[in-house]
Amino acid sequence: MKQVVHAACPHDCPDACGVLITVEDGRATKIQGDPAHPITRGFLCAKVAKYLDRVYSPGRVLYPMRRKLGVHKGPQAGGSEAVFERISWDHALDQIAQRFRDITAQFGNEAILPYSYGGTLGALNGGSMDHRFFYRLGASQLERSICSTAGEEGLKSVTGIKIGTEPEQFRHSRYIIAWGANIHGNNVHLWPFVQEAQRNGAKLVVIDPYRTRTAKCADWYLPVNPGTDAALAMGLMHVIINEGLHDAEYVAEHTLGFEQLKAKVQEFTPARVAQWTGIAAEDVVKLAREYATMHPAVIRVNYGIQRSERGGMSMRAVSMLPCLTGSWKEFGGGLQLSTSGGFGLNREALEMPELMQTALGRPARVVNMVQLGQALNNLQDPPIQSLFVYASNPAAVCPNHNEVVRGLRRDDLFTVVHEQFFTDTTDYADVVLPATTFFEHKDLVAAYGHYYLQVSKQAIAPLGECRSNVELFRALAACMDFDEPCFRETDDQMIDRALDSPNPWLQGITRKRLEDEDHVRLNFAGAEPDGASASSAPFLPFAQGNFRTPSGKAEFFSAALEKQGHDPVMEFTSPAESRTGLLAEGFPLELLARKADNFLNSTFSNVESVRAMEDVDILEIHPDDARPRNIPDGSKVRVFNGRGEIELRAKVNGAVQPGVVAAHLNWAKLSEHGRNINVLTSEKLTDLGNAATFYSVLVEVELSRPSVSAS
Ligand SMILES: Nc1nc2c(c(=O)[nH]1)N[C@H]1C(S)=C(S)[C@@H](COP(=O)(O)OP(=O)(O)OC[C@H]3O[C@@H](n4cnc5c(=O)[nH]c(N)nc54)[C@H](O)[C@@H]3O)O[C@H]1N2
Ligand SMILES: Nc1nc2c(c(=O)[nH]1)N[C@H]1C(S)=C(S)[C@@H](COP(=O)(O)OP(=O)(O)OC[C@H]3O[C@@H](n4cnc5c(=O)[nH]c(N)nc54)[C@H](O)[C@@H]3O)O[C@H]1N2
Ligand code: SF4
Ligand SMILES: [Mo]
Repeated sequence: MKQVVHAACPHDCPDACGVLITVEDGRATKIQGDPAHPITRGFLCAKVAKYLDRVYSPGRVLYPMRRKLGVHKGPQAGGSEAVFERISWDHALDQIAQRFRDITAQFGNEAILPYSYGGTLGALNGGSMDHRFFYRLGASQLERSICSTAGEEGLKSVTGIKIGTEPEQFRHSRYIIAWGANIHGNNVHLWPFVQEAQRNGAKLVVIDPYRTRTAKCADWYLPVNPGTDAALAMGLMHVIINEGLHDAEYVAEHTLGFEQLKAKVQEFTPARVAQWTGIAAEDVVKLAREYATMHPAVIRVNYGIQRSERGGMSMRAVSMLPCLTGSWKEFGGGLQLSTSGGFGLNREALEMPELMQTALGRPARVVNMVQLGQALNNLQDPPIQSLFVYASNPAAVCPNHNEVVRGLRRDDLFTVVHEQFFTDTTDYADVVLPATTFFEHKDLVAAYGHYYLQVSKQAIAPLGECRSNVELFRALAACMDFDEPCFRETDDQMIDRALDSPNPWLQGITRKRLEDEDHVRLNFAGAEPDGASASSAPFLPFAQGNFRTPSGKAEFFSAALEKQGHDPVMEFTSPAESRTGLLAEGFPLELLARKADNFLNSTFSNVESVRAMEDVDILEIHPDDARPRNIPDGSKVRVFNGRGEIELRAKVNGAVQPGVVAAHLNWAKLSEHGRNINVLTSEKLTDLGNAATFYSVLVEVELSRPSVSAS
C-alpha cells in the first residue's frame, strides 16, 4: 500500500518545512517538500532531502544498551559494539529508576541534571513530558541558553516580544540587510523571497565577518569585526538622528527615550565606529542614509551577532533601527530575528513547573547548559551525579570541550543518553536509549522563521525498539511511581493542551484543523475588530506601536536594564576576548567557530551522503595571516589557545579578513584527532541572557609539527 503523509521538519532551523513522506508497505520511500506550504514551497535543504539515508542508516541506535563491564568511558576502537550490550527496555528503565533513587537518597534530587536542546523543536518532544518528569523528580533545572537567549533579551528590551517581519513580506522590500544572518546557508526558504526582491530592484546588504554564500550574492558586502555590531548600529543611528532622517512622528508616538538615545549616539561618530568595526567611516554614513531613505527597508538579523560577549547589547542596538525610522509601519519593512513568540503555545500546561513544589517545595537550582564543564567538574551541594541527555550532543556542541569531556569521564557519574545515533556523547554513556526520528512519531511544530503552525504526522512505525522523548518519559514516570494523571496523557491530549492558550493568535486553530489542513497561519486577523475578512492580510505587528514592553513603547531607554545594572540606553566596549580587548595578548587571531552549511550543528555530520557535501576540518585564513606564519594552502595547522588545540587543514582564501580565522563544527570522533573546534571556545557568558560566546574566541595558528596526539 502506498500513501503520502504530511509531516513538518522539527530540526533546529527557522524554516520548519512542510514535508511529504511517501510510505510503501510500511517503509518510507521518498521525502519531498510540501508544495502547498506557503513559505517552504516544495523544496527541502540539501541535508533533509537525504533524510531517508539518516532514518535507515545502519548507524541508528535501535535498542536499549548498557556499557559492558570494565569498558572505560570515552571513544573506543571497535565502535559501539565493543562498548555496549543490548538490554530490554524494562531492564533499562528499572536500572535508571534504581540509580535515581539511590542518588536522590544519598545526594538529593538536584544531583540529577537533565540536558536537552535542539534535536527536535516539536512542541511535545522538544519539551513536555520530559519537563514534567524532571520537575516532579526535583532535578536541577537546565538553563537552555546555548543558542539564542542573548538575542532574545536584546530584542525584547526594545520591543518586548520575540516576533518580527513575516518572510513573505521580504519580496516587497527595497532594501534588505542580512545582519549576522547566513540566509542562504541556515534559512534557505527565505532566500527565494530575497531573490524576488532583488529582481525587483532591491539592494541586498550583508554584514558579516565571514564571506558566506549569502555575502557572495550581496549587492554590498560589509565585513565587520566580530562582536562590534552594537557600535555599528549606534553609528548608523548617529547619522540618522543627526541628519534628521528618522521618523519623528513614529518616534514621538511609539517610542520611549529618544532624547537619551540622541545623547548616547553622539559618542559613536562614524570615525570612531570605523576603528571598532573595521568598516570605513564613509560606508557607515552611506549605509545609514540608504537604510533610512530606501523604503521599505527590512533587516534579517539572525543569531550570529549575539554569540559574542556583547551579543545582547548588539541585538538591542540593531533592534532600535526600525523603531527609529518607523519602518515597522511598512509592508516589507521592520526586522526579523525570530517569529517564535507569535505562537504562544501553552507551555505551562505542557511542562507543568508547579510539579517542582511536589518534589522540593521550592524551585530547583538552575545550571547553565553552556557551563556543563564547570558543572560536572566543580559544582557542589550537591555535585552532579547523574546526567540525562536527550535531543542534544553536548560532547560536540558544548563550549570548552576538554572540560566537558573531563567531566563526562567521571566514573561516579551516571550518564543516560537517549539518541538516534552513537554520537560523541554516547561514547560517555552508561545507558543508551533508542530515539525515534520525526518520521516515527507525531508532534506539533511551530517555527522561528514564519507564522505557520503544523501537525507533523507519524509516517512509519518506530524502527527497532525506538521510543519518542514523550513515550520515554511517560514510561520512566511510571517506573518511578509518579502517579499524577499528567504522566498518562496521550500525544493528542497534549497537542490539545498546547493549543488551549490565551494567545488570541491561536484562536480557532484546533488539532482537527491542523490535521485536515496540514498548515495553518496564525490568526492575526482574529485579534482585530474587523477579524475574519482580513485573515490573509499582512501582519504588521508594530505599525501602531503595540510594543509589549512595560511602557508599551519601543524602549530606547530601558528601566529594566538599568535595574540589572546596565546602561539603560546602550553600552559598548570591545569584547574582552578580541583583538582590541583586554585579553588580546598572546593569541592574536579571532576565531569564528561556525556552523557548517550542510550540517545542522552536530546533526548530519555522520550521514555519509551529507558529509560528502561538506569540506570538513578546515581552517580558513587570510593570506596576510598565512604568509608570515609560512602556512601554505592545504597544509596542516595547529590552532590553539589556553583552553585547547586542534589540527586542521589550512584553506588560505578571502573568506575572512586579516585577523580573523574560521572553522566549523563537526563530530569530534569523526575528525582525525578526535577533537572538535569547541576545544577552543569558552564557557564565558554573554552580557544579557547568559548565552554562549562561540564567536568571541582568540587563538594562534602555526604550521603543524608532526605529532599532535589525541587527548
Ligand atoms: N545549514 C545549517 N542551518 C542551520 C544550522 C546549521 O548548523 N547549519 N543551525 C541552526 C541553528 S541552531 C541556528 S541557531 C540558526 C542560526 O542561524 P544564524 O543566525 O544564521 O547563525 P550563525 O550561523 O551562527 O551566524 C550567522 C552569521 O553571523 C556571522 N557572525 C559571526 N559573528 C558575527 C558578528 O560579530 N557580527 C556579525 N554581523 N555577524 C557575525 C557568522 O559568520 C554567520 O555567517 O541556524 C539554524 N540553521
Ligand atoms: N562551535 C560551535 N558550537 C555550537 C554552535 C556553533 O555555531 N559553533 N551552535 C550552537 C547552537 S546555536 C546550538 S542550537 C547548539 C545545538 O546543540 P544540540 O541541541 O546538541 O544540537 P545538535 O548538534 O543538532 O544535536 C542534537 C542531537 O539530538 C538528536 N535528536 C534529534 N531528534 C531527537 C529526538 O527526537 N529525541 C532524542 N532523544 N534525540 C534526538 C540528534 O541525533 C542529535 O545528535 O549547538 C551550539 N554549539
Ligand atoms: S533543516 Fe530547515 S531547511 Fe532543512 S528541511 Fe528542516 S526546516 Fe527545512
Ligand atoms: Mo541554535
